[in-house]
Amino acid sequence: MVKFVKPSVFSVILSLSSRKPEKAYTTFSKQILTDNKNYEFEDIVFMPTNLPAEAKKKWDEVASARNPNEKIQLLQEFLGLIPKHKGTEKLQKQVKRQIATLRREVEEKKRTKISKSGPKFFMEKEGAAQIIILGPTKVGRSSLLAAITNAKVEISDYPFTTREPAPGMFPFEDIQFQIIEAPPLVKGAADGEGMGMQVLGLARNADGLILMVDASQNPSAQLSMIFKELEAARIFFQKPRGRVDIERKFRGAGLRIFLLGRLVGCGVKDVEELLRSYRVVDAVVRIQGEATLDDVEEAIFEANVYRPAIVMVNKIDVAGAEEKIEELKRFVNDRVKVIPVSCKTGQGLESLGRQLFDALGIMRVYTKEPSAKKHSPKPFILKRGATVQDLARLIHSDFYKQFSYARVWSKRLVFSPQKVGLPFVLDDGDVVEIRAK
Ligand SMILES: Nc1nc2c(ncn2[C@@H]2O[C@H](COP(=O)(O)OP(=O)(O)OP(=O)(O)O)[C@@H](O)[C@H]2O)c(=O)[nH]1
Ligand SMILES: [Mg+2]
Repeated sequence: MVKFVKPSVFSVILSLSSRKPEKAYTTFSKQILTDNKNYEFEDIVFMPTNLPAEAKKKWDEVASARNPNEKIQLLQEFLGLIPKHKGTEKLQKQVKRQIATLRREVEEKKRTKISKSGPKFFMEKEGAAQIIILGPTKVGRSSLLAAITNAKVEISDYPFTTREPAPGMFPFEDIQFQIIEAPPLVKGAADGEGMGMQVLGLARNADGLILMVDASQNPSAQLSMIFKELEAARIFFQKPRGRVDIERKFRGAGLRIFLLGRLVGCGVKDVEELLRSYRVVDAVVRIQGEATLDDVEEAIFEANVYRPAIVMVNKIDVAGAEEKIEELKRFVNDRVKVIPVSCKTGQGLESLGRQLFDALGIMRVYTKEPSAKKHSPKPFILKRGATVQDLARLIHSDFYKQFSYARVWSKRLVFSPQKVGLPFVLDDGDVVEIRAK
């Protein structure tokens, strides 16, 4: 039961619409809710993992550790402070994995210091989005990269040809995607098999994934392996119900929570309490969709990431491919889009740009100077659903503070341009002219 302790305009609106409290929240969506202290939830406080204060304090030290060796040491101490029960199993696993990843990183660094030429696994982002081609060996990852970009890569009938990430640029309409072929993904990658940690690290840092399988082999079994490794590495390709983003700020910045969606089973106060108990006191927190306190805690540990993905089944030119594609589609069961292609004949590749664009959930917005006749040729890339304020912030972090109004040209408006304010939701292809005070 949710009870409101101090009635106020805010809580009255909430209780009036008690069946659908998210409505009331959306009305206030752009407000800083922690600054609005006149509402409280009384009795729903649950702690997902119930960590003792000592452990939470230790996590703060982990979060501020800069050097990997120090971080490993602190993570081990943190692990020792986690009570061992069912509720903390996931967390324990994740911490162990983080320790293993860091250890490998340290070893890798030592090794490359000696040889001076180890593979480079961190890829600088370029273009509208960074997409990783992830899949087992010989499915045709290099063939895809060669077919859609101008990258020079080795294609061969021998397995494990690609040993380090290979990038290329893939043009789509007036933008370009950066496509990176990862080395092959093997079973057990999430536990460090092969170059598993590094390969999954690439996926974790990317904006989207192409999960590639091969119709000349067993594509369903291959995809099942990819799914398992991604899940073990806590990389999810299905949109989460809710999303919590924590952007840590400089000391003294304070804690600001933007509730853009709805909290399930807890209130803003509980979120604030949980954050403070982990000493997350200087941060901007954005909560979207439906989120639980569990989701907030996972965001503190930076455990789960969501990476939009498409499945590409290659080599549809081989005999017997059709049945395998049907079986694969049954296995996927609409969880993610399946695109049958042949990198050899080019069949199916023509729609790839559009499919990626849609899966990524992005849009292009063009800006125009007040005095100019034409808009800028290069668009800004924003998440679908973004507003004029998001655009202003992207142009310059403080720009929106001088904002007076904007004029928008859009296909979906009956009359263009239309004068709009910061909350105006933009669409792909919109042209925006921002007027400053
Ligand atoms: N029939 C057919 N063969 C293909 C197709 N695409 C790739 N191949 C062949 O599949 C083999 C492997 O292709 P690669 O592109 O090297 O595969 P990869 O996934 O990059 O492999 P590794 O980097 O070694 O893990 C090569 O012999 C390619 O010629 C296709 O669409 N149809
Ligand atoms: Mg390859």
